Amino acid sequence: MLPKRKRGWALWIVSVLFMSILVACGPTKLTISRANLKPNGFAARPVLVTKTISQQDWEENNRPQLQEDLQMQVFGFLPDTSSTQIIDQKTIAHTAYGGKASIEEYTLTATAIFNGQASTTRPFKLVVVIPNDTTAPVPVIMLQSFCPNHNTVRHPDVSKPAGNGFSCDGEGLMSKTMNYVFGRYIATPPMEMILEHGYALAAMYPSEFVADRSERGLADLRALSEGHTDDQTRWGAIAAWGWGFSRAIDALEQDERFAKDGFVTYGHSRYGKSALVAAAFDSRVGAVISHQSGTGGASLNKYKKGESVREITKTFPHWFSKSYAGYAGREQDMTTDQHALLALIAPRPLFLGNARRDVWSDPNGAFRAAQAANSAYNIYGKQGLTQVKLNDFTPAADIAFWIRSGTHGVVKEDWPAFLEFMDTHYK
Ligand code: GTR
Repeated sequence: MLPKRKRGWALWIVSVLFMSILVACGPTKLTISRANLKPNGFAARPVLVTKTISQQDWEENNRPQLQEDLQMQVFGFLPDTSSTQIIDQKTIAHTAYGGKASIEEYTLTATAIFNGQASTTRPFKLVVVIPNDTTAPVPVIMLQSFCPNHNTVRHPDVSKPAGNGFSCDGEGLMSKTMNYVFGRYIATPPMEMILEHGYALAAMYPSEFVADRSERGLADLRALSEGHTDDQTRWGAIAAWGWGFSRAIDALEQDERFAKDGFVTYGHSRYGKSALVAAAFDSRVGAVISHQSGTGGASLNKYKKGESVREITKTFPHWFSKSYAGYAGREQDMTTDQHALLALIAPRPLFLGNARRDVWSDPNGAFRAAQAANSAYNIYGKQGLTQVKLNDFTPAADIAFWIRSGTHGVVKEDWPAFLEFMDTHYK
């Protein structure tokens, strides 16, 4: 262990190095400019439906078409059918968080069937924190993170992922730097606050079933979709992680302790994208909290600011289908855009989190996508987004658009906003 003074220096050097790497890469374009608070960019206002259509028409014709287009051009195809096996379920603690909650851990595997060919994932864990003082079924915030479950739910008996050394843990310099740069809640959500509001939390670490690494991730995706022969439209990790949310719902949906309409998918950044995909393809998702999902999430591909299709597909070749990479530089040729992803979530409540200096994830493009998704909410007699500017946060609206100052990360103000949205829709 280094002496205290040296540790201070080491922390400083690591921070400078880390920031230099960030400055050298795209995400810090975000710290230089600020998102315009008025929706701009006339050319980028997509239109979802041009005439009045019935709910039946929308559900039977438009929705499947939008799903097909998004799978073809962005995410790759999800399985034809799927199932989930509960290998083990155990209670880790009855009186965690000062007696306020129990912690349970599930071991699951999931099977994906493409064209009649089935493949099954490696076992992965789902850690569920359930408030003790409730008799009524509670909504459950389903969380995916790039930190393993034992970092999300801090209890010594939560399993560490098998054979994967990654951790956001402890007192290490990397983890301190990460909290400094990406906010206090980047690794661990404020569990006490969530429990005080009366919600359960179900955490998963998606790298357990599809690695968040280019080569290993692509190998995992191929192994899970052998029946899908078209290389261009094989699913990417964002789709597979979104599918993972649904497998967690399979495991919990029969449990009387959870509200049937209360399976809320939550994620930040790459998992903000998977949280949206889950809801767009699974009607059991009751609501979505998608924070700073950016490119391939809530932000439009056409006329976009910040991270381009070229940049994201080059840096993360395993996240999307190859066909999406093929649209780099010719996004105008796409017959779909990300507003369709949001429209598929209608009429369910949707929270879109943003930050003013996170131009990398293009808050303005996400706002215009939300505006365009309104016509889908209208079909259900709902309003959708009611804000006219990015900063008129309206938590009770069907689409609540949140923008705070600062950059990419999960900071002090974010969780109170997420929970305010939850409260207005679930209480
Ligand atoms: C960035 C990526 C974004 C976002 C983010 C994250 O580097 O370019 O699209 O998803 O990573 O997940 O942390």
